[in-house]
Amino acid sequence: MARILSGIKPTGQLTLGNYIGAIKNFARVQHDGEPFIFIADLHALTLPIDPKTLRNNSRDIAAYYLAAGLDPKTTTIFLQSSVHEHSELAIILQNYLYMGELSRMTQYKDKTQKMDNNAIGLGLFAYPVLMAADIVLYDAPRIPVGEDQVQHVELARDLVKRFNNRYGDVLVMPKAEVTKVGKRIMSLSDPTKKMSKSDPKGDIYLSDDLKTMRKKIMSAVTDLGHEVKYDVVNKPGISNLMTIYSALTNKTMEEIEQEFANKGYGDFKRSVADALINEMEPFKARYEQIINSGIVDEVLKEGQIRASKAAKETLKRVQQAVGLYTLK
Ligand code: ATP
Ligand code: LTN
Repeated sequence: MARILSGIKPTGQLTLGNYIGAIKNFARVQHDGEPFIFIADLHALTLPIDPKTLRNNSRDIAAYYLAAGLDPKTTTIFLQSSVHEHSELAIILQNYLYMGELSRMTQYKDKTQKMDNNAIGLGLFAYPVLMAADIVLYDAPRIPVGEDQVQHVELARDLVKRFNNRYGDVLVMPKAEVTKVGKRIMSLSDPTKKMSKSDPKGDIYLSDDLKTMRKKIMSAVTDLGHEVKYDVVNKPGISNLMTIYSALTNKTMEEIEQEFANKGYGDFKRSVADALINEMEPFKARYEQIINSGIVDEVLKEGQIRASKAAKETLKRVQQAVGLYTLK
């Protein structure tokens, strides 16, 4: 069974974009591979974050993973910082990624756009190095992510190629697996922008109550006209709502167009809201139960043990390959 690896950074409240683009997908693929799903807490430090918020967000993500149906018996769920091999491997791998390619990363350019050059942390710049370490540490060929993370996985692929050319067949080549429907959920207030947890406008948060979720869908920006038709260029708002509806109901775009052929935007939005509530009501109830129990810490502890075991082997292999003198 091929290994699967992915993570989410605990930088803020999770959005519907994280749910559809990442979490729901993790739950879907977990049974056809051996998944390692983690909380990228070290990555959350790459921009200023309040310690208490970071701690709470980290527990929260673990609880959401479980609420979405990740089975801790088969899926190793863990905190990145609890497996020290991530940091150790990143120190080695940073020598095989170059400043030029790191500075061309879209996420880096976006996040630093409004920052003073003197205040950009080295960790933000080196973000893809740590991410490459996360990836290769588990010998996982399959990396399920939303569209925005594909560029980072591609860079990890470049690194693996470079590394293996030099040292032989040491690292497993990873490949991004992008969620089929919902790889890029857009903001409800500006459907030309990605829904992102660090940009609160137009987001649906998993922590929103059901009434708020419904209200946000009903007041989502739509487009001229009144036809429910999938057309990203001319109808970005409706197309985004269709993507959300499709991801929640498994209906195709054609089926959705037919369903609402003689109806207006209002009816359509009501159906999207119903589908969302239908899924979120039991999901949020499970989350509440989990977050208020001791399960999260138990799962993370067990995850740490299993992940460490896998990570240790890879780190050793890399240390030996590059010529670090390793003791028995
Ligand atoms: P931040 O705003 O802090 O950069 P984010 O909301 O973009 O965070 P990440 O932690 O970077 O979230 O992403 C976690 C996972 O969710 C990744 O696999 C990412 O591709 C996916 N993801 C994030 N936003 C969306 C979105 N709008 N649509 C689909 N997938 C998404
Ligand atoms: N950068 C990712 C989180 C992340 C990740 C990873 C995803 C860190 N390391 C390794 C897949 C594989 C993000 O979602 N922003």
